[in-house]
Amino acid sequence: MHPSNFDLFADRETEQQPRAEQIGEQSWLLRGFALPLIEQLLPALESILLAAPLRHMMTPGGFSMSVGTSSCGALGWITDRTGYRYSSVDPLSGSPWPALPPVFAELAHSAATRAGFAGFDADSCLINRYVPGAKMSLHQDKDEKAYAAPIVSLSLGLPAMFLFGGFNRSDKSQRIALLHGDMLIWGGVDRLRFHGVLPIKQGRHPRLGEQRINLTFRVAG
Ligand code: MD3
Ligand code: FE
Repeated sequence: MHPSNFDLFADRETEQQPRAEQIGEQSWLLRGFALPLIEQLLPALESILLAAPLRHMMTPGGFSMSVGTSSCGALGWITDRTGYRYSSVDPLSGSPWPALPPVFAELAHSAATRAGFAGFDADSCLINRYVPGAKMSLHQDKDEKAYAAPIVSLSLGLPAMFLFGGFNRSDKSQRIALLHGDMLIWGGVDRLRFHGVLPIKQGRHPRLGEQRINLTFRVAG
């Protein structure tokens, strides 16, 4: 990796910011970064899910996803028998997705800035809900119109073992535990790396209960 980047956030003592852990050339893990905002984030998430409930989408191959999904923002990621794409309309309601709450936009922007990606302005937030046993197989995120912007993710609730792979499906993956409040940012040369999530283990999170919810903030359009 790049030892020259090691001191990028050496000023954290004066800024009182959490540690940034470099996991790839242009990928960063910010442990607990969202915790100061958590009591604003959770009610915003709850009202989004009232308007656009989680649902198990069908893959083009005809399998129902083990993860429940929804979205907010101008564009939402969907899948059905015809393929994967972004849509401005929630197919369940026929209406636009709920707006991206300002607290979501601010969190994603500040996490991206912290990872060296200035000016991040998400137009899409994909919400993935995992119950114990749910997983996400290795894949690349390629449905966005351009790959110049990073993707920013927030983990909530039960822990997950995240797989951070290479540029070929068969490349060896590193395993990273993602905990409540952690954020991951990856872009640039790492944007098209394969990644996935191992089946979530049984458990009960004090705030979220028996589930993990992951938000990914994207520039999709
Ligand atoms: C690294 N979600 O929604 S987030 C997805 O935890 C997705 O729900 C996972 O993969 C989840 O597409 C992982 C972290 C993540 C997302 C996309 C990446 C890491 C990534 C794309 C490239 C490299
Ligand atoms: Fe992904």
